[in-house]
Amino acid sequence: MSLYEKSIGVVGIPFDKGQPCKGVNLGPEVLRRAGAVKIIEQLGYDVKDYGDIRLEDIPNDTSAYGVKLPRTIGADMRRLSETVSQVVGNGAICLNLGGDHTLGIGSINGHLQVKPNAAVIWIDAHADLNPPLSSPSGNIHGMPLSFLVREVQNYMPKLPGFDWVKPRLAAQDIAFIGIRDVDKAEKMGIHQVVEGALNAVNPSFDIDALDSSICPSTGTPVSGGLTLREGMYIVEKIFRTGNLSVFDIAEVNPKLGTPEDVAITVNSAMSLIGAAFGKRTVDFIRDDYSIPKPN
Ligand SMILES: [Mn+2]
Repeated sequence: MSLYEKSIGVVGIPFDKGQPCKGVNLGPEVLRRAGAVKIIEQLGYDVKDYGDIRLEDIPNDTSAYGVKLPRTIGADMRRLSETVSQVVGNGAICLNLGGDHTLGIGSINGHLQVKPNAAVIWIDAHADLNPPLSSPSGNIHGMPLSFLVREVQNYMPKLPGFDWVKPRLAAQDIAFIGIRDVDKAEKMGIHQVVEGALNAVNPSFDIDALDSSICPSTGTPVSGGLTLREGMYIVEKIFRTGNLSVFDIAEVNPKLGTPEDVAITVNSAMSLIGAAFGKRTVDFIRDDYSIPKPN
């Protein structure tokens, strides 16, 4: 079955509690307004928009192990996990519009619950693998993978609100792309990483994997990142495996920077969403540019 015959469930996660910058909760709204749903409908998919997940506000939610609002965040991610399980369980591809990258906890847990062999491709300037006790900031958007990766569990405290998360992901089933100061993954090259993932694939794309010049409106921009072309190439390669199962786009913050910065960042995010679902913007790569010989 062609991927285009699949249906897509769109889920908004207006979530900002994993980091200190206000405005990232507006990510789903700004991406929808820019046409995130329309762009995939125009590709011919049957799209169902599940709306935004309902977020909790648990009173007296005191910090634990340096993590702020653990019970609230745990409840929010649990709801996202259940929604992603429902979408994938119905046979659809799930498109998650964040929100800060904490959403990886709910997205990947829910995905792996239905497809235990799914591989994760973490596309990010940061590894987001800090266990709570080794995080200097206590911002949980730098920790999502620590909840999910089996090999890290000896370092994980029992955080209130997170007893439902199961570390279902083996370290060998995750690939990192775009991380600036860990160069092993970059040395692997994107070909190998993407083609190695044979089952369901879950690209979790933090917009800050891109160079800060093309995603200025994000909480922790880093220079020296992927070009837009490289970012699109990665998600196109994943699309062409035919195994795209869940796609996360995170950390677009329309409250940061000038209106032009926001427009540049949203444009980058939209380009990635389109490419991830098969919008053929790079067909020219396969065109023959050799110069015809004169007769
Ligand atoms: Mn991230």
